[in-house]
Amino acid sequence: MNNFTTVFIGLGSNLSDPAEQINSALNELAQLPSSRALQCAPWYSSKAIGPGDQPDYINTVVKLETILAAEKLLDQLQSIEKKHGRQRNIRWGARTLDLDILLFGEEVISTNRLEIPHPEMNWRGFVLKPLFDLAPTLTLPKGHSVKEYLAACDTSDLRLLKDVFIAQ
Ligand code: ROI
Repeated sequence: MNNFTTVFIGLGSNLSDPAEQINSALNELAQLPSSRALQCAPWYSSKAIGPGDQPDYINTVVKLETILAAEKLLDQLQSIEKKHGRQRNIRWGARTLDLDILLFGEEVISTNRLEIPHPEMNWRGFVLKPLFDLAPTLTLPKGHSVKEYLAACDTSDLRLLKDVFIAQ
């Protein structure tokens, strides 16, 4: 028995040198307290889902183990986003860094601050593809396998950018 929960976190950036945003966020995630064993999926560029003429995104997914509670993890992620100058005023607008908890073990969570599994992950290719790369046999709580969701999803806009991340 151990107290660690396996967590998947989606990363996205389309402003202020997205590759640098993602790279430094990965280093910060690798330093999270009470957490270990970070693994990063390949990086993809993706066309923006959202209003207006936004630049392409870089997206990837991280897997890690943590003994933090879900809301404590969210606090940590929001403080990393803040360091990256994230402004939360435009819904679905361009962003320097977005960190979303996709899955928190097998838990289903619905609070003011958190909805897990992430409510939009099942139809977003930029989430499902890197998630599948990291965890090809994963099944969502009360749901289908990541493989099934991915098969039903358009991923034609995704371009593989980078295959390995090594925490510094
Ligand atoms: N579109 C893409 N391609 N990638 C994202 O990470 C992303 N994040 C968002 C919205 C604005 C919905 N669109 C996105 O939050």
